[in-house]
Amino acid sequence: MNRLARRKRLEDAWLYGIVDFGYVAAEEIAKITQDLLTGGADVLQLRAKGVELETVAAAAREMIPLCKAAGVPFILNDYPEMAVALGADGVHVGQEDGMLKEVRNIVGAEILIGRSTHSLEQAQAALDEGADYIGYGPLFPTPTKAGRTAIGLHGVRRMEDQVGRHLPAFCIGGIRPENLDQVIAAGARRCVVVSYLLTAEDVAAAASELKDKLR
Ligand code: TZP
Ligand code: MG
Repeated sequence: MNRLARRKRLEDAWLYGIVDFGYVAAEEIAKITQDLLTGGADVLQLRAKGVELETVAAAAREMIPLCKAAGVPFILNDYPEMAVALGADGVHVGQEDGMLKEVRNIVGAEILIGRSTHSLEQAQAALDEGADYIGYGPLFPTPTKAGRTAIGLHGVRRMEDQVGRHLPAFCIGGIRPENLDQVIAAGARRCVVVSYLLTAEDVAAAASELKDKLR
């Protein structure tokens, strides 16, 4: 798939799930991936902080065919070279991961690049630098990034109006069914949900519930 087709998938995406090694053991990767896909996740990322490269690659190799079969873009957090080598649809980088031009040089023209942003200024900068999508948050305090200052809901609509009209913007951080209405009312259209989904008793049902609300 080329970048245009991949971007189209993102434009049609509401719920972005992350398979995070902070919550998921290596043996559970395939099962959780499939459950998220069954529940309707529109994009999936592998996030494996502090994990051996071999283990990251093995997890990606399990996820990629499942995502492909579901027609869902697979995004690798960090490791642009590995994203290319394994045939990922995209790579996700943070504020500390350098300029997107450098990342683009590594991944070439067809792989999506996503950037984490924590303010309107960072969101605008990611758009200007050529990001294919952004994450925007954390909206609420989150166990997944403990100690991070929550940026709250007040800037969401402005970010959507200014940046989200040009590229898909996924709100992130502490989002769960209890606050999703509030998040949507604040102007959010698309969300990333990590801990709520990965700790749910029925991951597929939990994803499906969130997806229905977003859609
Ligand atoms: N980036 C900003 S907040 C966050 C990341 C990776 C964690 C989101 O996880 P959760 O568990 O849905 O709050
Ligand atoms: Mg990073």
